[in-house]
Amino acid sequence: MGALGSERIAPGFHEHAIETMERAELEALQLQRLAATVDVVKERVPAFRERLANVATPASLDAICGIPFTKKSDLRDNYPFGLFAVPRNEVQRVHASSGTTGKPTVVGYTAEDLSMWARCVARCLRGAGIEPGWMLHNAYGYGLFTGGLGLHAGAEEAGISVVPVSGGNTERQLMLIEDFAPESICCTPSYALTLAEQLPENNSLRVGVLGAEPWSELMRQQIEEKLSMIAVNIYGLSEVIGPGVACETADRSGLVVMEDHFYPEIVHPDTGEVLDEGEVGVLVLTSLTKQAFPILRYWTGDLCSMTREPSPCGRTHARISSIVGRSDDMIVIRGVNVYPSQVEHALLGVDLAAPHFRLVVTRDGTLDNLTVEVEPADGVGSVEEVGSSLGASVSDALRSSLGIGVAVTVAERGALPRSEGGKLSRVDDRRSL
Ligand code: DLL
Repeated sequence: MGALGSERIAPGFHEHAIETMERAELEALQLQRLAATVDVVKERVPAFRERLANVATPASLDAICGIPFTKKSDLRDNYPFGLFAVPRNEVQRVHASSGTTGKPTVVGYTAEDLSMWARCVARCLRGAGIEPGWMLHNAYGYGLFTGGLGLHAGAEEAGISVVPVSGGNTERQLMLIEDFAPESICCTPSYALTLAEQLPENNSLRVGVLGAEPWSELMRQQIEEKLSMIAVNIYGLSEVIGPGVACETADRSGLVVMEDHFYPEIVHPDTGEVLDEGEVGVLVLTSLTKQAFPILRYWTGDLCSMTREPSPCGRTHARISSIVGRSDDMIVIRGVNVYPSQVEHALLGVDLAAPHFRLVVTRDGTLDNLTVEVEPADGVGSVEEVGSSLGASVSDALRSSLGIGVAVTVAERGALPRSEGGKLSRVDDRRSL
């Protein structure tokens, strides 16, 4: 029986003492770890030596604002392993996510990093109300994406039995949910809606841990009603660790940041100034305990607000709101991050294509679709003549660079918007979240 008709799902804990630590004690721990992280990066990451030359070991948490931001471009410039702080043979695993051009963003983990990550995800799952001994249907993709393996390790750490289904093959997913009767599921919220359309209301699910893409309260309501379970929001990004940087508890009152491992700030998207609690700005995260890939003041580009008020369940760590938007033009399609610059880069490799393009995002029922509109290059022939081979080449190039299938339409030469001096938005997002 689903959660909504049964007894209330209550938040549990995985590391109670740390999760409910006095604020002053937590901040003392953060400062000690921040100072150590700054020293390690200065010492072991040659690419940042010059940038951090004038940065002193922080003597207070406020001093963090003297440290320059790290941006996605830093990962690109030091691809693949240039920002790692340990020798290659100490890196136990790598993951990757979309870069802004043809190359992915690569991140690394030592054995201790993997163990810390698993404990963070275990906190998320227990906080969401999943009990040890329950079963978790894990429909996040396994592979370079951090979702599948990240949730997997967290479930094992918490004593939850995990079904490593990975993404895709909806028929089989539905069959396994009916046959195995898991109490919990993790996947993207849009995929939860897809499953909801075909699962009976009286299914076994009680808790869904959903994230990797933005979603609204309306979507939550639909998912909770259709699946008769509670749906909690899990947030994370590979640059910082993967899923489990922050997560709602079963109370669904903001996403609790694992503050003993990640120091959160909200800054103004234009000036970079630290904003007050409650104000919406860019989430900036600093890792406090990571070894292989410590990261200082990472500019996530995700917009949200933050409070340091303790949670109703007794957790003392800061909470962020749901992500309300992006400070750049990244879009997330079915859990995959897509930058217009990646599309531009892929088009450069297609001789028949002009450099003009537009991304149109639509929601067909519950599934997000991306259509890339392109034009033929000058002098290669008309749309009638080259349209179909142009479309096929672009489609192949995009599949290999983005990792997802996208529709391609070929427009007449001159039909797509051109910049008139200002910033040209190449994204037409028609989804109503
Ligand atoms: O999406 C990690 C993850 C896996 C999170 C599974 C949750 C569940 P990346 O592929 O590096 O990592 O993408 C990170 O996805 O900067 C956000 O823009 C977006 N994102 C992740 N979670 C949420 C969420 C994983 N709950 C990027 N709400 C982030 C809104 C999210 N956006």
